[in-house]
Amino acid sequence: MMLTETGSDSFVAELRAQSRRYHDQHTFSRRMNEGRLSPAQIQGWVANRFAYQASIPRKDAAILANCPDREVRRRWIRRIHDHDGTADGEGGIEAGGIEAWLRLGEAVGLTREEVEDERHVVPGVRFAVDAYVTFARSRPWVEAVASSLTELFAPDLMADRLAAFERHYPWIDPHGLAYFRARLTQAPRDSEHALQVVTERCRTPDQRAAAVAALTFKCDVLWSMLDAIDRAYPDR
Ligand code: AHQ
Repeated sequence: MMLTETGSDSFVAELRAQSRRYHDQHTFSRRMNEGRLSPAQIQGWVANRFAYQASIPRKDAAILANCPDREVRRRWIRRIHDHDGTADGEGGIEAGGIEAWLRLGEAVGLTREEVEDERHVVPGVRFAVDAYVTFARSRPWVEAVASSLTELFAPDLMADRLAAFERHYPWIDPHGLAYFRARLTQAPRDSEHALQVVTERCRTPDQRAAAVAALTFKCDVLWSMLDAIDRAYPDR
């Protein structure tokens, strides 16, 4: 049964309703934005989130590999360039998100080496990140696209986080925050495309339920990462 346009509005509303499970509600995010985290907790978060950032290009490559639609691939591949960069040493943050995250690591007092070798990544983060990549490799590609729709909720989080870092963590070199500034424009661009793909391709109740389930799964990935980080770096 094909759903009508009104069905599409309720579908988008159901996707957006998943924001109640987004990790900006997690105690670690809340304490971060309230300025209550220690340097060790910030460093632990940056070092562990690198495992997630470094996995995004492989997750997106898995979607490309499963996607038969050239138009979708032509836009989706930009995500890999955003994260990996497109050439060594290419201007500053245009080098890509992963390079910018390494600079964030240096800005919070970590060495590039200890971030890149992932020595600080805790098992719960490793398993959540691996689950996300495996989901993209093994589920229908539209479901993997739907799982990226957490980025519908990211711009507000990024803006709040930027303001919080500038206000509460003056010991962090502000140049290291360029990653979050880049996401302020990349995330809405990416989520707009992902939402277009998901609403165009998910027309039946079962397809729409699977898309909502994919987004719920991804919210759990992000939430469990913060559970593991919060436990590994408790308030002292
Ligand atoms: O820095 C983030 C990023 O590059 C991505 C890619 C996207 C995806 O494909 O799932 N999701 C995502 C996210 C990033 N940052 C998170 C944060 O809180 O800093 C938010 C996260 C997301 O909302 O999925």
